[in-house]
Amino acid sequence: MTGLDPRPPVALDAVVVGAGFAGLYALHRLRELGFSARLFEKGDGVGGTWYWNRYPGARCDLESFEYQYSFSEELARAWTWTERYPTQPEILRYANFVADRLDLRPDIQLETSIVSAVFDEDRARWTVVSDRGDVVSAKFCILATGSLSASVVPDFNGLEAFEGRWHHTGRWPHEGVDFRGQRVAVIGTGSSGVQAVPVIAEQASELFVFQRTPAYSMPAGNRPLQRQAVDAYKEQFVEIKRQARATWGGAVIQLAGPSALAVPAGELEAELETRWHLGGFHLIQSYGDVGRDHAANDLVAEFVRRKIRAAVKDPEVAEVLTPRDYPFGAKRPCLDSGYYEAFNQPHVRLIDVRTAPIEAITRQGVKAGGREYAVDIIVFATGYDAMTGSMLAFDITGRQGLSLRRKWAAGPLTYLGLTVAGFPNLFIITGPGSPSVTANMIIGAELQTDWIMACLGHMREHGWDSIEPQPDAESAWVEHVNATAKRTVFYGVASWYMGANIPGKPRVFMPYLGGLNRYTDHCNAIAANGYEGFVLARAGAAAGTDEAAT
Ligand code: NA7
Repeated sequence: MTGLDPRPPVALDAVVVGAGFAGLYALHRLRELGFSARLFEKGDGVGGTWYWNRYPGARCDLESFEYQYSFSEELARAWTWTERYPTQPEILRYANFVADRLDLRPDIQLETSIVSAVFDEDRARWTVVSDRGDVVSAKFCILATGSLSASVVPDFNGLEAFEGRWHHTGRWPHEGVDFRGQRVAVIGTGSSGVQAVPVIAEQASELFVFQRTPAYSMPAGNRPLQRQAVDAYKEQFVEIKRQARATWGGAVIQLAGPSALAVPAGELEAELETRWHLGGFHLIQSYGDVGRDHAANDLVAEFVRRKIRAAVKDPEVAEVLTPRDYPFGAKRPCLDSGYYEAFNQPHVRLIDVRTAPIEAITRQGVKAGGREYAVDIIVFATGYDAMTGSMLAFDITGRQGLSLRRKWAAGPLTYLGLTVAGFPNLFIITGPGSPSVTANMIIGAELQTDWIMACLGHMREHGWDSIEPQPDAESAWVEHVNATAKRTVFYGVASWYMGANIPGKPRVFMPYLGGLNRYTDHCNAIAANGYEGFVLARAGAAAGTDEAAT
């Protein structure tokens, strides 16, 4: 709280937290179904991650045609993408276009952070409090807080004494940063660093890239979209989206075959080469076993390693840029436009922090491996407290005073990635235990939101006041998410999927790797079976009584 006196509670059917694509769609569906709702957003505009991530080179790594709402042909026809991969400004314009077109703004409150949400068991309602003194009593609380929104600046010694400027890619200043003639450090080489490096290199006088783990990066193959392609896409929109919703990742990419191991070496090389030039994620979705079988995976990983060696002139630099100790795709692979080539420029230097650890930020720059690199600007492309950070950033208290932080102390527990035992009427979009970051985020958010809305409609129709998963259903789902991950090459790798980038965070594989298609079918079957694994209750009723149904 900011010291303001809380206002009298406003009674609503639902509160939505977060105005990214998930939150905007949730608000739209709530209103469409006649539920009263308010959406709270910390930023002073809509767009979620695309509102905050304004760093140079920021783009989606899904194609424009894939990364947009699928629910409305009318919206799709009214919007025209200009590039194969949309830039951050274009995506932000799209989010604003949607907010205007659906007339969502009257129910969106910007520049407002939620500080607490407490469930009142007797009334089966959430009391949600904001940092501006709003108090809302809502039957449902929907968290659309984003999987990658709690940005993390590592706790380096001396940052406060740094005399230059520093920025995190996920909290980029709206006015932009002028790198012309500046000495710059970029720390981190995930998607954000890989996208930013070539663009910053164009302006900076010196660029030091501090790498802890080398990325597998593939050429995006970005290009302007031709009018004809856009028109053809709009014509086929409904069918394309129907197909996308039925895929593992929410985007249609054809596999070349079930197994990379079953293909003769020359044929494999030719196929991978074709996919490399197609750009995007065609390479990762080349053969069915690349994500499951280490030997198959290594064939593709080795292909990428050869590409890195071919792109980078200095063999020593190429070697440092080459990932060798984790499978291809087990950490989020990157798409780039000239990342490896940037290191061929004399003013771009790679510093391997595995051999030269960052010791401190000094007044003048970054000290690593006993050497000080003097810079004017530090860019932290150091990632996020992924999947759980944005939810655990505020106090969420369920039944019997149980806090979500305590409940998730050993890792996130959810049923279907949508709900949490002990927290009735709380819904999460793109949270842990759902495909979320491993699939098309917009399509995933739509499918989850549709499920939530069907559930709310069911409750209204049958007069139920609360819904909550049973603990054993939740445990079985968590076990299933874990068992599914264990069958893949993702499991056990020190990635943010596992919480490994945050010191002290429990190591639990968070996204569900069963695929968006299977996941959606499963969630829909649960609903069709009378919300199997859930307790539906009247206000004040305990589970197992006449006033509750399981
Ligand atoms: P990522 O993918 O989490 O990348 C963060 C990078 O920062 C990664 O290379 C990290 O190395 C590095 N990092 C983090 N902490 C440190 C410290 N203390 N020292 C040195 N290097 C560090 O975040 P992005 O913003 O690039 O991408 C997030 C997602 O956005 C991406 O996956 C897409 O889905 C879009 P590490 O690998 O942990 O060794």
